[in-house]
Amino acid sequence: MRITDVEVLVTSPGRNFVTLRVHTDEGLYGLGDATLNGRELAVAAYLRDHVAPCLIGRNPFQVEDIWQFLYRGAYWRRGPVTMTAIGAVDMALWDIKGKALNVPVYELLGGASRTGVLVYGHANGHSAGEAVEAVGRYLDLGYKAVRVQAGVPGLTGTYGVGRGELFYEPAEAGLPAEDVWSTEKYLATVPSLFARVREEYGDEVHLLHDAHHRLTPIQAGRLGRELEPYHLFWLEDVAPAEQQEAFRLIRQHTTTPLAVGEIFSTVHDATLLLREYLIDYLRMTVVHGGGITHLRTAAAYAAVHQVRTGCHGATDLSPVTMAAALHFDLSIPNFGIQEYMRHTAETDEVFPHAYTFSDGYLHPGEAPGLGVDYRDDLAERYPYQRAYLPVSRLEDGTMFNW
Ligand code: EZ4
Ligand code: CO
Repeated sequence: MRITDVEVLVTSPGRNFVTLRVHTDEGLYGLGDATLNGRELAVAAYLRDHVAPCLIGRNPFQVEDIWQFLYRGAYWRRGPVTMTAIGAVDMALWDIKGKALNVPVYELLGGASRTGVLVYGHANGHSAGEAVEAVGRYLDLGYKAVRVQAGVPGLTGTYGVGRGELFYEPAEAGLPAEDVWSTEKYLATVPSLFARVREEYGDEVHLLHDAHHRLTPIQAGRLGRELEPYHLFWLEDVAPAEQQEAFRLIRQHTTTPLAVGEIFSTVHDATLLLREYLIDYLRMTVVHGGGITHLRTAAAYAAVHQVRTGCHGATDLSPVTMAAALHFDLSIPNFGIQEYMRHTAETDEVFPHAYTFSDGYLHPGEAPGLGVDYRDDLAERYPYQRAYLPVSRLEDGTMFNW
């Protein structure tokens, strides 16, 4: 089998997505997600102008060799744009192989290690009371794990707090919005939020929280310690993790489990964190972490340090990534949890998919390959719309310390 054509597809059914479609001389095609929130067209150009020409004529079954070729051959290794582009190619090749062999991708990865993939949803509220109520709605839907974020009194926009129910999109059309942030005000609200949630719903539900890289190491240590009575499943991105050494200090101060890595591009971003047992969950994703091929390497390195996975799964990761993540999650030994932010109805229609949600778990389904398709007729209705994540400034106008 040979690769005959490579298409880069851009659509915006509620938000922007970049999708790679790799065609073969046997009529099979594979899909890969190439969406990098707020920098979508950089990856589209990388793929179209620099990667696609190198793929034509290659054997799509050589998944590992093509990965090495794109990673080493570029000379310029790592980085989010490069690793997202490689991730898209890798997903598409696993999809082709699954379809050609008529098996779901998880069978190619060693088979199912579990019956389903534990997921967490996002309960958001402008106030703590609203957030507490939102947790109840997720429990009614069968969720076993819920991330809880609430607005901070005195701050207009709080990143990570959604505007709708079940669906939350942090990027906004136009140029980047600038929000005001106060770490002091934020820190004063989080412990009481979790006290209320535990009081209302008891000890069984898994609770998670995301600090979006905004704390200094010592502030992170304080937050982790103050949350200890509420037994979080994890506390995510407490501090900017490009300073891996900072987690030594955080770890000395708290037993709250820590999750990091949704913005990591390769396992090299996490080697110190893993080697020194500084985190409990690795958040790297299929799309931004170089595809299934590289995520297997990262997950294996995590496994030997007793760290589990917790793949990023926000709305900017398309249904193609969600499917790839589910095949991966189902197969590996050290899976922990999968983030699941539901897409809009328009997105789900553009990307019909075999994965299903039931009683707090997702399953990738039994369709050959990844089990996702792409509806060109619908996608063409939604042209690209410039959109960015918001930028936060402290109350004095500066952007120190994240
Ligand atoms: O900020 O997906 O855990 N989830 C998150 C997300 C990310 C966005 C970035 O593109 O932190 O909301
Ligand atoms: Co996050």
